[in-house]
Amino acid sequence: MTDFELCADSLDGLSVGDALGAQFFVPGTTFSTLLDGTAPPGSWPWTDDTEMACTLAAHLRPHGVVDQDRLAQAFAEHFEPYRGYGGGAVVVLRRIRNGEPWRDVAREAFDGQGSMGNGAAMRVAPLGALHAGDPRTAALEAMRSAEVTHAHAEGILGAVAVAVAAAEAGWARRVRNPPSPAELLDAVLGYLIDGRVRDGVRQARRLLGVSAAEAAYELGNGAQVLAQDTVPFALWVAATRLDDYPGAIRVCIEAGGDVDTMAAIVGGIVAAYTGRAAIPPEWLSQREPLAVMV
Ligand code: R7I
Ligand code: MG
Ligand code: MG
Repeated sequence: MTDFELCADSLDGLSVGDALGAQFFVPGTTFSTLLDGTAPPGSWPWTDDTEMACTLAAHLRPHGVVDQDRLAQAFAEHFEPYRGYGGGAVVVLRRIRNGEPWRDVAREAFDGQGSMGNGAAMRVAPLGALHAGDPRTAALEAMRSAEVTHAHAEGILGAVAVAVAAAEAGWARRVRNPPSPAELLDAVLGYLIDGRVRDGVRQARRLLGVSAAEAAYELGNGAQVLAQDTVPFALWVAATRLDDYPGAIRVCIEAGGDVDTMAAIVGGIVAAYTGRAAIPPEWLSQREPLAVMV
């Protein structure tokens, strides 16, 4: 199994999570249909989460490492506004497309704070899987991939946390030795500086014994679309269900909130461990085909 196979499996897990999760914003659809074992019918379009993850994975295929100028350009070039991007992200990507330097544009978002949205975390699991067994490189590369759109430290740390988890998951698959939930979260905490994302992941570690509903209540379900209220619960789900792709996605859907993004992050990490074979085939075939092949 090559690094790119891990990356591609993670991208499948991410995009199926995103596309299925997004179905639960469709009026009239309830998650009880999924709980009954029947997923929503028809084709499931993916959203900005998958669009950016595809662009990032396609960028990494020839380059191997992040080239920030080219990556910013590629995000802007492949930007389809109807995919459900965050308000700040729309402005950032339009300005980059108009030729403004990404560093200035990303810094100027949200009155000069930079974005702490969950958008850098939502796209990064395949990058982490590419660096399976090398979490330090995964963390550094995640930071570089985040900076081109998210200048706020929390937005960047959300991406670092997800990438390290995916690097650990990919390694666990390779050596056939899954980490315990506590080991996975401890590995992530080793790469996070102090802040709200770190506090949330520490709390997720303390909540490993509770029900998913309680964990979502305590950690947040992404309803604010911020890294800090998305990444801690996503890591809690991935850590506790690393060998159960459909079960992990179901938990994300039941929790509500930013379902597409929660399921994209969780799906990207879990599929780095399970491989695409663990994704129900009908879910893969109902997901809109990917824009790129990795
Ligand atoms: O982070 P981003 O790409 O959003 C990703 C989310 C995912 O759920 C996608 O599925 C899509 O729905 O959007 O986009 P941003 O616009 O940078 O951040 C998302 C939101 O977080 C913003 O629209 C703001 O509401 C909020 N936000 C902030 N609010 C106050 N101060 C982000 N940063 C800040 C901030 O610094
Ligand atoms: Mg989305
Ligand atoms: Mg979302």
